[in-house]
Amino acid sequence: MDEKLRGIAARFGLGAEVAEIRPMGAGNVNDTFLVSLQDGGRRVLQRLNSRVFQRPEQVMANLRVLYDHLAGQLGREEGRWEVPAIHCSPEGGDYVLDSDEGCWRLLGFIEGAKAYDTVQDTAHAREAGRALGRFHRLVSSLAPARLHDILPGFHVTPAYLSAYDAVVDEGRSGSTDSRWCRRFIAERRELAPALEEARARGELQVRPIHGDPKVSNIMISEETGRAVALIDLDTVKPGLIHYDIGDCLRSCCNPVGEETGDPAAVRFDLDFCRAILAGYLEEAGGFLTAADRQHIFTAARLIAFELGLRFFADWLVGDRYFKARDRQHNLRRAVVQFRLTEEIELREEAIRALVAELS
Ligand code: GN1
Ligand code: MG
Repeated sequence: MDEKLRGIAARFGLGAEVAEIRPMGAGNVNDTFLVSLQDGGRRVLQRLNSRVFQRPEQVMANLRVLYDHLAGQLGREEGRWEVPAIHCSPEGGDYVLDSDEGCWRLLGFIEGAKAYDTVQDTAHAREAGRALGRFHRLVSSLAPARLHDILPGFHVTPAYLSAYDAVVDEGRSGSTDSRWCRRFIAERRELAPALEEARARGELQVRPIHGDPKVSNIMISEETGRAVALIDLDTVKPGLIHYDIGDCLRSCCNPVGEETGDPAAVRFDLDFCRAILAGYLEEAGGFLTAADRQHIFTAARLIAFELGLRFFADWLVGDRYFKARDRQHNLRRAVVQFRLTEEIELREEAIRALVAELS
């Protein structure tokens, strides 16, 4: 593998010899490697998962549009804020294909910063909210039509429900956990279209979104503790910013993280929620409408439910989408997200009050 990786890396303009290549991060979809160069430079080498991203050239075209749009604005931004650079091949391509048609790209490494799997404290939560708000503010001047819809149906909850309904149960639903998941979904079916219906009524507008602003995609400066970048830009596409706000809340407000083996310990932390919303509104409050604010609670509840549904449906079909460590991994992940959905539901009044208070 090392030789193959070195061969792929050599097809980009590296400018120095490769010292080491090693696996990086814990993405559920793509394969990511850290390339260390002899001159001390570092790069991120990634292979897009072609089963998930069937049009990798469109993902890369989006990344280019986004990079050029953001890079043009960075000079006007206060404080440190970065967008991972796209390192081209000597022929000027943003990506290269391997012998199996796998799509690889080489991105800049954000130095002096790190991402966490769980939120550490309220200051971190505030930075997570600020990062997403800043991202939304910066892309708000980018016409959504300039971005390809690289994953049609991504975050469209009714589509995940239909996909789940179409799964032929091959006898995997016998366990207590899976029966609980089935019942959980059955009791919340009417929740699925909430955001899409608001969009159809014209209450919510399609804008460019990040698509995956979970805590582990928010880079925090080791020096200042401030957020300095939002990484993992593959899912940037036209959509509802509520998918992002909901995803940021579901990921950041669960102090034990989405990979916990102890679903009973899952909670939705209201102090983190307050800090995230305050940070978010500080950056993006200027362009949120009253209707946008009204749907924030629904977004948090729905995206937690949706991710549980996605994990559960994938577990039922034998882990075709999300990488899984063992045969029960996606079931455990589903239980965690459904537990989180319950915790969010229990705090509906408090979350709605927070949004009102901060508006
Ligand atoms: C996947 O691959 P990764 O870890 O960046 C998924 C997200 C989920 C997330 C949950 C393209 O993201 O939608 O919220 O797992 N990405 C895709 O951790 O489906
Ligand atoms: Mg991602």
